[in-house]
Amino acid sequence: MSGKKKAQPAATRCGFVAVIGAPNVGKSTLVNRLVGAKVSIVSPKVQTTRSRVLGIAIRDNAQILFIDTPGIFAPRRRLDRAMVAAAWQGAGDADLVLLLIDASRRQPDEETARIIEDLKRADRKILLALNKVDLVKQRERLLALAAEMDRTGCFSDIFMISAETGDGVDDLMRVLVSRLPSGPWLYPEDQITDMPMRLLAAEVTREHLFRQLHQEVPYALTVETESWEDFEDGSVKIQQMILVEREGQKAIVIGKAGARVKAVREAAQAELQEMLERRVHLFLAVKVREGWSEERERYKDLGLDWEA
Ligand SMILES: Nc1nc2c(ncn2[C@@H]2O[C@H](COP(=O)(O)OP(=O)(O)OP(=O)(O)O)[C@@H](O)[C@H]2O)c(=O)[nH]1
Ligand SMILES: [Mg+2]
Repeated sequence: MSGKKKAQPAATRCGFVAVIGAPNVGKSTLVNRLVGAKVSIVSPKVQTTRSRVLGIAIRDNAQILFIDTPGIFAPRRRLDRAMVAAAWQGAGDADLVLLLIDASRRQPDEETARIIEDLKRADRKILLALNKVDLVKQRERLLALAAEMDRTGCFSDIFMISAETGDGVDDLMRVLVSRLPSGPWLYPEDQITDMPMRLLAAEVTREHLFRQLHQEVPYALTVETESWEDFEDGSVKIQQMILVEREGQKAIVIGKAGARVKAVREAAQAELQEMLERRVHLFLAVKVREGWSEERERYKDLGLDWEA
């Protein structure tokens, strides 16, 4: 889990950079790339990230504390409300705010328009990155989008990047570093996130559930690590519970003759093994817990505000 150890230089910078935007624009992909390791789960579906995730990067004399946030959208359920509140709170607490837009979308998305309206009211200059430029064939379309965004008057800088390929990301990083306040590093040099391993392990399983399940099912479930046992031979036994809301969803998660949960278990176990650099024995159980998304306890673990 730990990166290479770097000695802290004499004159240091340190600060929080919140990455905000509509769902699915590539916020988590970007944070992982900037950190150089996976700290936040990614999927092709909207609303993958559910809570604030801290990703820590070091560049020259600076320690940059990236806050990956849930996508901002019109919330309906309690969980949605808490996710959106966490995103705005992430922005409020940060030294710098970076708004990400999916430049490959043909239609201007309503969510981004609403976010920009809210930013205007907040009267705060923020940085903008047009992401997924690898998917945009016509340069003119990008330039037109950049000009349109510039006219809003909300942005101090506009970048064109691909979080996926890394295109333009170095430039962005350089500017972020130059805008950070001076100050001592807040985390040890080799730390890349503040997320407890049990929670990160649950997120890895949730990512594979998101990738392998469709329609409402990914949104109706949550994953919790119930036990974590280290063995002398270096291996670890991790037991997790997948909570769903209804019997029908449980049947879908389990799949025919247990095929779905088996595939998820294998994928998550392989990924955990790589992250932890040790043998992992992952055990998954699926349980119906009607109304888990209304339970206060579930929110505390995720650092979400139940009353948001
Ligand atoms: N082609 C391309 N795909 C990208 C890029 N950045 C992200 N993606 C893909 O876009 C999808 C969403 O990425 P995420 O990083 O999960 O997006 P997010 O903004 O964190 O989404 P939420 O957490 O749901 O708000 C995934 O399938 C990514 O692989 C990019 O620069 N180019
Ligand atoms: Mg995300």
